[in-house]
This record gives sequence, C-alpha cells and structure tokens, in this order.
Amino acid sequence: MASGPFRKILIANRGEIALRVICACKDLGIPTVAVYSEADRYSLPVRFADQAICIGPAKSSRSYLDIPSIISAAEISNVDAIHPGYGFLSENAGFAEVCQVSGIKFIGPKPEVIAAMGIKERARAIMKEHGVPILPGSEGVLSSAEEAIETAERIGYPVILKASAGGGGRGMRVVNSADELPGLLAQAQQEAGAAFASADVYLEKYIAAPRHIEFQILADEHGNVEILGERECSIQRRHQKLLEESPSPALRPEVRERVISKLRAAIRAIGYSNAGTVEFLMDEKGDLYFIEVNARIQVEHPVTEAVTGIDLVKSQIRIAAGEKLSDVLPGPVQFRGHAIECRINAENPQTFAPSPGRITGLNLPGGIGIRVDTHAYQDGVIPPYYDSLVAKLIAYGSDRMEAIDRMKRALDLFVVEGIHTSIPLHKRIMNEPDFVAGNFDTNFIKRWM
Ligand code: MV4
Repeated sequence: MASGPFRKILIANRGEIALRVICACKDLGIPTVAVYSEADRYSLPVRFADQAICIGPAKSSRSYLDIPSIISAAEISNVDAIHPGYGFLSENAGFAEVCQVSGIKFIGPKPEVIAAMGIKERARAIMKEHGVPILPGSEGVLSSAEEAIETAERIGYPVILKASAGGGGRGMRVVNSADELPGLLAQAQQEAGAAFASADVYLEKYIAAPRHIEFQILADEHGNVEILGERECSIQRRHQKLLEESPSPALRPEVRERVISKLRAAIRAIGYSNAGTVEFLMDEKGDLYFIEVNARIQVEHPVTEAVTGIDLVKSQIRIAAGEKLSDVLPGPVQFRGHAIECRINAENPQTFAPSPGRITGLNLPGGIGIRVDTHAYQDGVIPPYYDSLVAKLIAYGSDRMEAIDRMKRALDLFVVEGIHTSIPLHKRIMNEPDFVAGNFDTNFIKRWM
C-alpha cells in the first residue's frame, strides 16, 4: 500500500506483540513509534520501530500502564493512532476514552463497549437476549445470601460464584451445598471488592471438567461481523494458557454453526467493532455456554491466522481507520488445515516458576508449516518485571496429525540457552496419548502433573 490508513501508529506495549504490530504496520506502509520502559531499552521493538520513546522505569504502573506518559509520547511523536496489544491498557475503557478526547484513534472497540464487556453479568444478559446459550444462573448481580440460596436450589449444586468485574479466575468460588453459600458469597464479594472496581457477584451452574473454546470475531464500524472459527484453549495451568489450536478436536459442526449464527447478531447489537474473542465453556455433552468477551487481540491469534490466511492485526488497523470488512478481508472466510500454538515461557519446567535472565544461545526453528513470533535474540535479556512469554511457536498442517508432527520437529530444533523454558513440557504434551487423541479438558495439566 502506497500510503497507509494512518499517518503514524504508536504501540503501547512490549515484547513479541509490539513486534507483531510493527510487522503489520510495515506491511501497510505505516511508520511506527515504540514506547519502552528502562528495562526494555535494548529490546527488538525499540530497534525496529521507526521511533522509540522511553516512558518510564521498569515497573509497569510507571511505564506501560502510565496513561499520561503514553499520551505525552503520542502527542510528541504526532501519531494519529495507538495499538494497545494485549494485557496492559488493552481493555481499559478509560484509556480508550482519553485517546478519543486527545484526537488519537484507539485501535480497539469503542470505550463504552469495552466498559460494557468488562461487566461480565451484563455481557451474559446481552448474549442471553440474543439467543446465545448461557449456563443457568442468577439474573444479574446477587443482592443477598437468601437470593443466592434460592437460585442455587433452582439450578442445582454445584454452582460457581463469579465477580462481575472479574476475569482470569480471581474472585471465583465453587459452592457444593446451601450451608456453604453465605460464607463463600461473603468471601467472593470481599475478594472482588478488593481486587476490582466492584464487589458485585453473580452465580451460575458449575461445570467441573469443561473445555475452554473461544471464537475469534472481526467487526467493522458499519455493523458487519465475521466469525473466524474457534480456538481450543483447554491446555492451561492456573488460568495461564499453554497451548491453543484450531479447529477444536471436540466441537461438533452443528454446535459450531448454531453458536456462530446467534453470535453474529449479538455482536452487531452490542455495537462491537475491531477484533475480539468470545469465550465459551463446553460441557460433557459437547454443548457450548457463553462465559465472557475479551475486547482485544489475543496472544493466540496466530492460530486463527494460520487456518484462515487472514492477517488479524492488519485487519484491526484498517477497521480502526473506518474501512468496511468486505474491503479488509481478501474474500469469503475459508478454513483450511489445522494449527497449534505452543507458548514458550521463561519458566522452570517442574515448578512453573518464572526463569528470567540472559539468553546465551538461541536457535529458532523454521521450515514448512512453522511460524515463530518472538522478541528473543542471542544475548537478549528476559526481564523479571513482565509476563514470561519468550516466543510463540505455531505449527500448521493439512490436518491435526501433520500439525503435531511439525510441532515436534520444531520443538526439537528450538534451542534456548541461559534460561529455563517450557519447551520440555511441550515435548511431553506432544507425546501424550490423550493429547494426540484430542481427549482432554481444562484439568489436563493438573491431572497429569
Ligand atoms: C467456570 C468454570 C466452571 N463452571 N464457570 C475460569 C476463568 C474464567 N474466565 C472462567 N473460568 C471458569 N468458569 C462455570 N460455570 C470453570 C472455569 C475454569 C476455567 C475456564 C476456562 C479455562 C480454564 C479454567 C480453569 C479453571 C476454571
């Protein structure tokens, strides 16, 4: 493209996703500005962006989460858009609003939509209204222990209490009987009030061994919505995903089609724009139930890029510039083959404790069907202040078995020296009969360790 949809884009993030956004901007011919903390001075995004501005010390609250510093950098460098990546400020409605009033396009949904999706029990009500299946539960926030007990009796134990403003598992409590409910409700409300903006809690039927399946969506600012299939994310430990794949080996085609048709209308009604993910739990019967919306690009987006051929980050940028989805997409969405992503973290393979430090030796795998998204380089440092993701290794094949074989080959050729990584763990997973058979749920790692 001769001249891009924006004049210049600032990337309010670090690590591999900052580099991923730089790549999309280069493909679009848009100059970039990296912002960085003192701990990231020698990082690849700083090196490969057209401009780089230090926004503060290592601590995130004083750099990557510091809204005034980031807006100042955006104004000094005269950008007309900010890409927030994932984590940090990516789902901060206040930040999206500050961007808007500063005349800078936030590459994501509108502030009021981010805020609405952050209230989980509201997102749940909107989905229900549009026929997207949800688990039986309370109608909105619980106002008393008596109401909670009444609701639980109606749907049957076990039930789960969830923080309305929560996510990632914090503030959740599983309840097995009425006598436990008042105490656990008080605990959940207490924890929610301390951790989030609101102490509100709601309740739903508990699924003990669910699969976690999420749908990738792209929506423009003109009411057009595309659902780019699902990702299976059940291989996780303590709410940290370890491996994602598409398509899910467990999702029945008729369940997929039914959910997609309802989702499209719901997303349009919400006024959602840009990229997003809609999370579901799958029960033992193979049915899907909505749990929450993630209003950002996600770590695991390359899995969907591999099976659709669509550049999701480039799409985000063009959508934010007001383009229509029909102009952004190369044609009708088609699905081909199978993709698996392994998250390579700097961590002890036994204890999962973070293992930051200097990378003294590095060999990145390649070859047919392999993609590596990483900010790692020989002699580079993984600082202790941020998440421990070092690289994402994505294997693509014409079917699941070919993707697994290519992943095994790439893991064998992937060398990281100087720090511990999750490469040995992924090698074990690839050789685990239940994984190879597609027979697993969110308890897979816990059961196995
Ligand atoms: C659940 C559940 C079982 N039943 N909801 C955890 C994080 C939050 N996003 C939703 N979570 C769960 N909600 C009901 N009704 C089990 C979990 C859950 C989980 C979900 C997805 C992936 C990994 C998980 C690990 C533990 C618990």
